[in-house]
Amino acid sequence: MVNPLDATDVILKILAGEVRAASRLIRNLEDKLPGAKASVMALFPHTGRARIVGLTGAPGAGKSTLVDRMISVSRKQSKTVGVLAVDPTSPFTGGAILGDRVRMKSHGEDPDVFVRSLATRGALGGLSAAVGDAVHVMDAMGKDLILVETVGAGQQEVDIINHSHTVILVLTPGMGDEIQAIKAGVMEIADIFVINKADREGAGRLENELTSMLNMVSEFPGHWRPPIIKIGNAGDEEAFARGVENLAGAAEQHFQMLLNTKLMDERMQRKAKMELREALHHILLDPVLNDLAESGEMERIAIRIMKKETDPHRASREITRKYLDNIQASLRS
Ligand SMILES: Nc1nc2c(ncn2[C@@H]2O[C@H](COP(=O)(O)OP(=O)(O)OP(=O)(O)O)[C@@H](O)[C@H]2O)c(=O)[nH]1
Ligand SMILES: [Mg+2]
Repeated sequence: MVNPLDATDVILKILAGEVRAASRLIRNLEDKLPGAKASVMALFPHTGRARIVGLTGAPGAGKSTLVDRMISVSRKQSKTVGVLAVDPTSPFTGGAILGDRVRMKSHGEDPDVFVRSLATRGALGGLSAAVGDAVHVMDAMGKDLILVETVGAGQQEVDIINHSHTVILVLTPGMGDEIQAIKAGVMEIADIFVINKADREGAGRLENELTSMLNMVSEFPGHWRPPIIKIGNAGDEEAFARGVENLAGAAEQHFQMLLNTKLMDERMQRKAKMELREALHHILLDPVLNDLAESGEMERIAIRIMKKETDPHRASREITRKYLDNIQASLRS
């Protein structure tokens, strides 16, 4: 059981922006340790100030390189930054592997830049919930800007990225899968398109394809037509810096648009609903599914269903009756 005095101490440290306390809480949340959620509950009233920007796109699209430069832009404006690098495909525990790949080394020494990685732990989901909580922790630390980087375009990634105010989809010419990624549902959630490595062949074609897709949309919420920002080779310092400035400017404009329309409320309500669903999952379903898996009961029931000795609905009812106690226990963590 967590000592309540310790818990208060942790909260105060995080509110004071202490990196070690925040790191430990984020790790505990990932590991689903008892007491971690209670700390988020205590921090929650101190959140809501940070601006949250999500970046998604195919592996190797250059997201981390962009994030690194976006950090530089913000630091020049004396803004503090939090970065969450999320890898939904990686089962590895610990951030070491991801950390190596995170190309934000130039800010390693800056105490006002806080970078963390999250990966899938265990068989069950909940990654998006861990992202939501980690964002709250960074927000409570007082970070002005929080950048969330995630790979891919599945439902889980959409959930992860929906923790943001502004969503940036990073595409590159000639990868062949851009349009597929868009079809998978990211098109709808992208507020800004980036054509990265735009000096490559095919950048023009990709831009045309995006433009004609956008041309088919009859009405954009808040009259926000997602801009297409072309960013040249990261090796060409000057051009790259200019591209990233444009991107940062577009993100700023998007945020202002949200504030000036009812879209901010809509978006924050959508986020709140998602977090509520995730929290309910954590309290109601996770304890049951964990226990069923660990006890081997899941397999036994599956075999019984297979043999027609029971059916999924009957089994679920029996399980629910039996597990109401476990759910009660999860309320205490
Ligand atoms: N030619 C070129 N290479 C780039 C550019 N930006 C990034 N790269 C390279 O592309 C590779 C991937 O860059 P990252 O920034 O790690 O890409 P990412 O999207 O974060 O990758 P994952 O996190 O693994 O999905 C690295 O080798 C970079 O050096 C660019 O503008 N032009
Ligand atoms: Mg990356």
